[in-house]
Amino acid sequence: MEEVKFEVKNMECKSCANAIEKKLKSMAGVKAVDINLQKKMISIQHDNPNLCQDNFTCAVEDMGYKVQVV
Ligand SMILES: [Cu+2]
Repeated sequence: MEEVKFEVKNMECKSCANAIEKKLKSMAGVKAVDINLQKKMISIQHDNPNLCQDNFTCAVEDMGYKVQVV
């Protein structure tokens, strides 16, 4: 299992978090998505060897969010 973590700068509310969670969970091989709205941190567990951090950050950026890799 791989873990990917990054910060989403402008994730401000529960509905942002829900939309991002839904998007990430729709990606192949994603097992769990943990979102900390206070810290604006996202943690993803996946077992898809074809996905790297960029695939996840790009998916979130495509939704209009600003991602910061920490
Ligand atoms: Cu929001």
